[in-house]
Amino acid sequence: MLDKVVIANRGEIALRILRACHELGIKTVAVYSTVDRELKHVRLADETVCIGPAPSAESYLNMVALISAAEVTDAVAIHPGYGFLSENADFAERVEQSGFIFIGPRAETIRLMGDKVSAIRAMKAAGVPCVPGSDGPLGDDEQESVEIARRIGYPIIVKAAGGGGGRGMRVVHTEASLLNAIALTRAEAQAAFGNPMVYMEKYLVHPRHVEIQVLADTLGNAIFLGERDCSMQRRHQKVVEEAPAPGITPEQRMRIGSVCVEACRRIGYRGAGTFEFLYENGEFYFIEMNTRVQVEHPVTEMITGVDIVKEQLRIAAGLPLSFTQDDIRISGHAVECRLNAEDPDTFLPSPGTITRYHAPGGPGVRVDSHLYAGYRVPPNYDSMIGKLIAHGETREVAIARMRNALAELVVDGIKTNAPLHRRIMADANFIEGGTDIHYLEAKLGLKS
Ligand code: MV4
Repeated sequence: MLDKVVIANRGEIALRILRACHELGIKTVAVYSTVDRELKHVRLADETVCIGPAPSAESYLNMVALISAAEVTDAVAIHPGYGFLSENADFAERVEQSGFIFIGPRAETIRLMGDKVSAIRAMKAAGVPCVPGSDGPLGDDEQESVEIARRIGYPIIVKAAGGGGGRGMRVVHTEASLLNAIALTRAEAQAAFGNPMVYMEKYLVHPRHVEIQVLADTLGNAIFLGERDCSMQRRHQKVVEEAPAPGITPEQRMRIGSVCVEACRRIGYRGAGTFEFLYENGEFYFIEMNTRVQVEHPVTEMITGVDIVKEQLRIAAGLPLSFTQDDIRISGHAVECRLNAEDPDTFLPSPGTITRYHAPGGPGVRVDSHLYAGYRVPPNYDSMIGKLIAHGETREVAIARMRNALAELVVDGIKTNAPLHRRIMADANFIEGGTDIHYLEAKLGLKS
């Protein structure tokens, strides 16, 4: 097993990684910015290194400082968590060139998936179903773009190859607005990602966001851990996730899961990964692959019993996955609510000191959070301060347990979005299941 790991992240995921490391007897190095000295995982780590001031660019995104932290502590590996440098191919490359293990896929895989055009091309070649589209970047020939759009049929969506996660895209409803939309998206893509490449897809009007979790070791084993439904989102920020996805049959799951596993083998995938699909009218359409552990990984852990972060560490150590596909059984249902330090009505961040904190408990309830009474939420980072996860024999039981958990939860001193979660867990359409990616914004627009 690995001897010592640098946790190149903060907050709840840093604590999650620390717990997995300590369970496996791996020593931990917490790195922190000057406003993060009081983080819970910093107190629990075997060693700590201050990597810079509050701004992420000078701390959690500071490659030199992070690699230096590994050097001075004699660590063997770096776990990037999610966000920050987790999907930065240059960082993965520099980590490995410095003689450390990057806990994630090979740099070239991260690069392949970071470019959405090359990701779709690779997945299509591996047999993964994709959205009908341009099958490559749009060129400068305007008539050709017009013809591609006609072939696909309106509405279409123009996306930046360097984008992803909802950045750099534009829906086009008519041919009259096509060329202008392409030019605008291209200009924005150049400015935002330094890459003007754009591509086109059929715009799916009412899809759900369903994603497949995979794990692949370095010995040729790859498995999938079922799917998650992440459709309950606002402005491309997921709010509630669940597993399994409502209405997906075991046959559908096995079919799309097997396709993802085969794709992993084809590209020599390593580590934990997620295939993001749009799901509409019973069909899956690949849109992107995430090459990191995701915020919502706990719902998959709850229904499979697999510890995804421990598997990441095993894979990085060159060990085989601790189970085969036949060992994996989906058991019950799990729901996750992301707890944010924000105003539940305006969604504006609400940093500050937690004066009182009470975490919920009881059967099937899990809390992934670094919060404690007296902790000060700094204004410098993402506002997510933890996750409530509820598991039950059925979806109904999981939701009932989440309602209990939200009733028990006390976070005083700052505003949180817990009231929004209480409304969602009481919403008739959510309770019925299967709402699409636009549902939450529509509901909020109606202020109900
Ligand atoms: C789409 C789409 C409809 N049709 N692509 C947004 C995030 C990025 N991962 C891809 N996104 C979308 N791509 C086609 N061909 C709708 C979205 C989309 C979306 C997707 C997943 C979750 C939330 C979303 C919210 C708005 C739009």
